Amino acid sequence: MAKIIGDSIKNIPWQDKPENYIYPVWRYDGNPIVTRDNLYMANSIFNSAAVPFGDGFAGVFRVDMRSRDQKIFVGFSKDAINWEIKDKAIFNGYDPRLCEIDGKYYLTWVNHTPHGTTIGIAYTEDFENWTQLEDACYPVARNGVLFPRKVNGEYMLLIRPCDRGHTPYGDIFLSHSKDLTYWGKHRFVMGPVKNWEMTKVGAGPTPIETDEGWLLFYHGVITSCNGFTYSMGAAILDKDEPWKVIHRADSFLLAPHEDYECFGDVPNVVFPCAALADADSGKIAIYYGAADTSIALAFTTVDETIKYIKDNDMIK
Ligand code: M1P
Repeated sequence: MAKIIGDSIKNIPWQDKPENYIYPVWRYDGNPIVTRDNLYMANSIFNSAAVPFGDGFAGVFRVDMRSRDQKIFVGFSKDAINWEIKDKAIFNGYDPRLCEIDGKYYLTWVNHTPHGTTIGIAYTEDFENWTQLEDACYPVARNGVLFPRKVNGEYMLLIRPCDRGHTPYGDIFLSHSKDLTYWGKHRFVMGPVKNWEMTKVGAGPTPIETDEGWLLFYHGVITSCNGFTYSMGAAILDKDEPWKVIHRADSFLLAPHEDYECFGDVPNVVFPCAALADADSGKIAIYYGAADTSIALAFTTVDETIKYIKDNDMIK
């Protein structure tokens, strides 16, 4: 039995796996859980993140406005499924992730600069007052994901340097920092391989610490004659040297098969950005953007996911 190392989340959102369903990740039957109807003037709400906060949950939401400006909003929920989104944006940009480190909640997001996108970092203790730090790297980069604790005395950040719109590519790198300002010791973690993740990859939710290593959900992209298709995969990174991939599934865990994942502003997108993981039960709830239009929820357990990764391991 694999174990999650972390907090217990008693009120983690959950639905049992449907009978006769054979794969390790299954969808919430009320998907999508957040749509443009959740916020006045929203064109779409997707690729968003949630954490336990107080006696409920707090979230940061990517909202593309009716003007098509890209903004980040805060929201709150008692059950992590029904969300009230506040009507004032906190930052410009997109694809937010949230990570609690020592009682502070760190937001990383794709921050626009005049020279391209980079990784913004800000923190809060109350989801009202935010302190913005220096951007973590120079452009062009997306998919900045912090680890929930220091490893060997240093903060760790996954980053996906990327293209300027020519040949698409994308590898995941890891950077170290002692103070969340100066980042260095950049290490290659993983890149696109073939098939469902032949074009590019990008880190998803905050990595989940387990007794087997860091469980990383990520997105992988295949290019077909119809454009990109985004699916969710998973890998396990070494506990002490997390740039080392020790197991990686050669097949996706979740791909756009439902209508709300296949139809929308950008069709065929499953884009995981957050996961709630309950250390007591091993239950994991994964939030993902669906077709760049809405937010959906899926469930798994640490055991089922790790078994699937190992059964389909490309690292022999
Ligand atoms: O449209 C699909 C996704 O495209 C980009 O993803 P990536 O970082 O992998 O290139 C982002 O714009 C993302 O927001 C979007 O969902």
